[in-house]
Amino acid sequence: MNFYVLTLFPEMIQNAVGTSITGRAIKNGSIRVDTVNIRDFSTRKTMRVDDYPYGGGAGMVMEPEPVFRAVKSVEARIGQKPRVVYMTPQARVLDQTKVESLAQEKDLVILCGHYEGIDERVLQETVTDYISIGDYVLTGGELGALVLIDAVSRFVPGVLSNEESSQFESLQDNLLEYPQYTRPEVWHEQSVPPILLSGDHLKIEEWRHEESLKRTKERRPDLLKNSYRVICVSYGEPGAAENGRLLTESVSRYGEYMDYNRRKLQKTPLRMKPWNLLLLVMPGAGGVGKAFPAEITSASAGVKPAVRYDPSVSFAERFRGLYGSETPAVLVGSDDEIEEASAFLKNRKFHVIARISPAVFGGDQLLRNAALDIREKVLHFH
Ligand code: 4GX
Repeated sequence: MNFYVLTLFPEMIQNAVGTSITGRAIKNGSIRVDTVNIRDFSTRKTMRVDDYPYGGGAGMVMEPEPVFRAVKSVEARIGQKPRVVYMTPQARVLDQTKVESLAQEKDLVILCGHYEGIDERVLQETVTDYISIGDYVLTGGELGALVLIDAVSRFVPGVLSNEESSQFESLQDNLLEYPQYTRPEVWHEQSVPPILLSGDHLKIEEWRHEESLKRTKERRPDLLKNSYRVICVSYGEPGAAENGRLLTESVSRYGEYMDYNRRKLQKTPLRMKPWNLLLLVMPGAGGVGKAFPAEITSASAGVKPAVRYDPSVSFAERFRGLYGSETPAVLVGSDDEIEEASAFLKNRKFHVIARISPAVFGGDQLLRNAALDIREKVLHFH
């Protein structure tokens, strides 16, 4: 991925990105960070790029023309119109979903303002995204640009090693990370929680989810309103369940799985909450791309063995116990299946926020984009 930082202080950017993980990523070619000095595009012999604000008031404003030319110089270089981000406190605060969405770009221009900001007209003409890194005032956009580059780079292939991988990062679920422990087992009379020594990975995962929820309630209750529990409901051949798992895992670390091939589940009322997300995976979702035989499905799921699919059970019969309460739902399956499910779920107080074609199971990139799309839609819905 290529970052182009438009700034009056290019050395501030280059010094910082040359260090640590971004430095390694530049060296191995995963990312490039080019700086463009806005001063090089000054229209005056003094090389100044600022002027007094119309209407009076304190400080100076950056002129539109040098900024415009700096943006155009990048467009000319890459031969297309990239997204242009302006760092400003007058914007929504950056979050992990936005970071991940920006990481999908090939080129990203980041515009850093100084003084009292930049002439509004050039912003209107060139900026596609306004981003703040927090509700405080910096002396310029550079530290914001560095924060953005650092966070976005973590999602660029080749930047993190497998060990450092960001696939399961807590903020993906709008939850804080659970507490971590390393040796020694007892330190200052405090033991490591025994469950972490048990070797029972399902139990450990459950414990970590609980700790994450507890910690978020205590320290960042504001995050919980954007947090939801993904419940993956699937039926059909084992490939459908397996694909459901793949999609669920890319949406949330802590998904719950329900196999509606089971008669018992069909009979049990399931009342979903507004903070649940129903991911309904139907038979048409299997058999494309990665579909695994039954033995692998049950083993990797770490739960009871798969139950045979009975296609003679009607949709309404299968889901007679399923109720929402303004619950968002994502449907995966063939067009016909999605059509039928959609009508049914609307009557059961679900809101269909996305319809996913089985083609997304054709590759990692497609799957990640679908997951990102779902997470953005859920945030919007809430
Ligand atoms: N998150 N700054 C932008 C120039 C400015 C002044 C007034 C608009 C209006 C910041 C932040 C930030 C300082 C960058 C002021 N722009 N950037 N600069 N918070 O504080 O991103």
